[in-house]
Amino acid sequence: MNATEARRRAREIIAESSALAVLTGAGVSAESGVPTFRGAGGLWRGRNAWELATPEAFRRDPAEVWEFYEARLSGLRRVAPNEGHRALAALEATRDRFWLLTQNVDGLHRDAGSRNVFELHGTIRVARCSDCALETATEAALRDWSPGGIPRCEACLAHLRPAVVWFGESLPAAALRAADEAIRSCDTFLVVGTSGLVQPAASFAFQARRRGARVVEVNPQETPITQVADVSLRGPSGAELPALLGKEERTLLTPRTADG
Ligand code: BJW
Ligand code: ZN
Repeated sequence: MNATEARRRAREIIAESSALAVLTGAGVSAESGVPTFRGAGGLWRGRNAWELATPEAFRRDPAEVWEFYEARLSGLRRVAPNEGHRALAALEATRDRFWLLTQNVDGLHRDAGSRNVFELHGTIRVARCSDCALETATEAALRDWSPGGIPRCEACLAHLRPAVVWFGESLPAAALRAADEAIRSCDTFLVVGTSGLVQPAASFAFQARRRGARVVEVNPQETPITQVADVSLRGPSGAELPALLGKEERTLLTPRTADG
């Protein structure tokens, strides 16, 4: 299937869908300037980002892990949702049954106006006490922070940690329930910008496919999910998702005004 055929087929599948589940990963935020994990920008001070996303790293050196998260949070202050995030929000507005399952912790889907969003790996915008589990806005927790410091819980003075899901930790129960419902109920499963290497999210498309859903992938690179995809769109999501929605074609087909 060439790129034009793939786009046409993907548009047909999305247009026919009445229960659409979407899974996103770091790639959907790449065009906003947020580094992906396994791409070139995924290094932080020469370390792989995912090596810092573990409970062991936090036990060993909580101050270093907080420096990593503070740097990412600072980066997020300077970015905004891109056309890909916005296309998904627009798509949701045309459907009654829509789930957006995201592995991203950056909050950009909500900023773009998506509503039925489930954050499988938590959120960087919240910090949680590692002892009493009290939650605080990360911005507030880091107000008097400086490099080398570890923010502490107001209630019990134990270390705060980012409210994200690290390797070996369970995903939030509510997000897992939503994913389960989406996989069981959807007729189409759209996967955007994920390497498909991190479980359990990596298996969602396979499960949906086994239950009869169509699978559409948007990713410039081939991934393990490609093998179950009915169609793979090999481009950046900031261009492919608006095209999937027909924006491009509508622009082409809209009659020009008298002076245009
Ligand atoms: C573009 C683009 C553009 C570029 N447009 N696309 C079964 C088998 C083996 C292991 C396990 C298993 N079940 C569980 C595990 C263990 C583990 C796991 O999966 N390990 C594997 C690595 C082997 N999973 C867990 O531990 C999970 N917990 C769990 O399952 O609990 C129960 C359990 C525990 C232990 C054993 C068994 C059961 C928790 C996983 C938590 C992941 N956490 C992180 C950090 C979050 C916090 C933070 O952000 O700091 O989540 S790691 C990191 O990877 C982050 C991401 O959400 C996640 C996925 O990455 P993603 O989004 O796919 O990004 P990249 O960078 O990998 O890919 C980007 C893609 O975009 C690429 O494909 C590009 O081509 C593409 N792209 N530009 C579109 N413009
Ligand atoms: Zn506490």
